[in-house]
Amino acid sequence: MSVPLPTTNTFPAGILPFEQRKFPKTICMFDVDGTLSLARQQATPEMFATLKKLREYTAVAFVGGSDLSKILEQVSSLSLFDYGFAENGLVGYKLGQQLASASFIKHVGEEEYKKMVNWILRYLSDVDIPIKRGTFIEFRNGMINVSPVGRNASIQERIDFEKFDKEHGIRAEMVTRMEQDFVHLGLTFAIGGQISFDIFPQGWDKTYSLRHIEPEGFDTIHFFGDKTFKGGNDYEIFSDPRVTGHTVTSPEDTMRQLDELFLTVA
Ligand code: M1P
Repeated sequence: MSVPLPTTNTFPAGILPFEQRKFPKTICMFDVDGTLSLARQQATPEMFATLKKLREYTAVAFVGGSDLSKILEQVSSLSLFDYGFAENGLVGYKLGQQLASASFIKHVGEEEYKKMVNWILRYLSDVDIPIKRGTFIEFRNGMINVSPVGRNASIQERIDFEKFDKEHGIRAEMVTRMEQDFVHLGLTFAIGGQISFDIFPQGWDKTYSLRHIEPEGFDTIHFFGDKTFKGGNDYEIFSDPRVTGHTVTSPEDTMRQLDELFLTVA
């Protein structure tokens, strides 16, 4: 699908236009959970200060798998970023203005989607895990998100499920089964967070966000993420030939690497 040129180049008061930044042709893109903040938690004041400073050096973007409302709970506001990409970039903003998006349901079709929902609900009714909460399927613009424990799990329940899942491979097994049964739909199943996995058409991974920044002509694109291993939801963009990828181990590590790369050297 083609994405039109961004509609705006109006920088808010106090924000330098790209050409006046120290590295005018460079953009830094950040995964959210585990990179800018802990999973589903708010980024720290130190992180916000680091991003504010970085914006004097490069263009700055987030590219998360979650939907926009959840990401904004973590990063506070779109205004801290030049670009904001939710759902891998299927929902995108430049300088606060929305860019073109693509729709999962239009791509897959109502009939196939209904079969998939029925399959998931049947499968989950047979899965035996210590607790179940609510919202097992979240329908989003560019993907669906499936959680065996349910998206209403509390922070502690998330941590407990993640540990249980590491031992019992609940998500991995479900993904393997779905890959077999829905092979005809050409979908990707990505385990990106603690309690769920995302399902989206092949190619609608985080590299999708790159088409939004293409018109700007950046010559250096840095990406920072914690799930950069094969199968992680940062893998495709991290290993894309257009991108210089950086693996981080925590938000603190992100800030340390930014200091080394930009903030203490230039
Ligand atoms: O880190 C990205 C993931 O964050 C959430 O995952 P979970 O709720 O399992 O921790 C989800 O929003 C998921 O879509 C996203 O990829």
